[in-house]
Amino acid sequence: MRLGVLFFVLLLAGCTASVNEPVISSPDIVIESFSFVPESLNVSVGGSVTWLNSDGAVHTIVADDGSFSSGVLNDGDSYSFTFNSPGTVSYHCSVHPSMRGVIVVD
Ligand SMILES: [Cu+2]
Repeated sequence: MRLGVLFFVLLLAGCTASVNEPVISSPDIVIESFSFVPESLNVSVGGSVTWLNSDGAVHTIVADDGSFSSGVLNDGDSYSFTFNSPGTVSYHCSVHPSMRGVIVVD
């Protein structure tokens, strides 16, 4: 009985501790199963987009026009880019060129 209470207190302490950890903003695009989800995303001018690699493989995020490049992202790594001019930006993964996505900035 006493042990059960102790476990309960430890559980509560664990929950409280996790609340105090820095908040990671939720990603706009998740990389999973060798694809960008969603594949197409609209963002306002000046808006930023965060990608999270949630795949068991290494990926990159590279704009077709060379305007941004994430470098190598391991599982759990994220990358953000701010889009300051309107237009449609296609991007791909340089490791897996068949992985493609589009950001529409307007
Ligand atoms: Cu890839």
